Amino acid sequence: MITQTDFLKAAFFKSISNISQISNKSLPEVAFAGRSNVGKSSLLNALFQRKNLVKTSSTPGKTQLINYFDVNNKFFCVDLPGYGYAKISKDKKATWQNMIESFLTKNKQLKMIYLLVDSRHELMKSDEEMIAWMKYCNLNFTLILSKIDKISKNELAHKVTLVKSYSDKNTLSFSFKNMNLVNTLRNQIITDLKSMHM
Ligand SMILES: Nc1nc2c(ncn2[C@@H]2O[C@H](COP(=O)(O)OP(=O)(O)OP(=O)(O)O)[C@@H](O)[C@H]2O)c(=O)[nH]1
Ligand SMILES: [Mg+2]
Repeated sequence: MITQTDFLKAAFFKSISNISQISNKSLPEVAFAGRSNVGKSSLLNALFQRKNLVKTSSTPGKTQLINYFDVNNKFFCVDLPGYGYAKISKDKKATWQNMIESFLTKNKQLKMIYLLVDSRHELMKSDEEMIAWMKYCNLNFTLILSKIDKISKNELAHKVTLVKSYSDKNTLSFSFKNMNLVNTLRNQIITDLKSMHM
């Protein structure tokens, strides 16, 4: 059984740049995807209640490898490099995209993709493409509106409605400043892993 306190015992496991290096431990995995700078790495630090276990930055493009975090030997949280970052070469962008797409489609241990979208903006074209692609590939995903401490309650209500038009599934809201939301997300991950028979 996975509990809230397991998240507090998370540790860095490994970084990979190629699908052939995915974990051979038979633990379930959940992955965090989304545009550069949307707050994926910060969200993981909040889940783990650690300040700097996962490297974050105010400049986009911080996470460049697929980073595995071992959650008390029960499952892995995987931090993915962000997409939609303009300031990298076309070659590198294509390599990242390949790396992310093959990770998400070929990884049998992967139970859920949490796709973060910035609550301050409309969905970007790259977000829409990502959602369409995940649907096309029949992948399990959940949308998370990030950084909601930066918007008003009214704006949030509007964004929740907007995001619902892209996915009929439950949408989550998140801010690393709100412990209730951190707890809710932990519980959601626990429920998602349970419902995938793990
Ligand atoms: N106010 C606020 N700022 C946040 C929140 N989450 C992240 N940030 C800030 O947003 C910036 C980017 O956060 P990261 O967690 O590094 O974003 P990322 O999605 O991992 O970015 P890449 O690794 O480049 O893909 C940092 O300056 C964070 O402090 C949040 O919930 N609220
Ligand atoms: Mg990151």
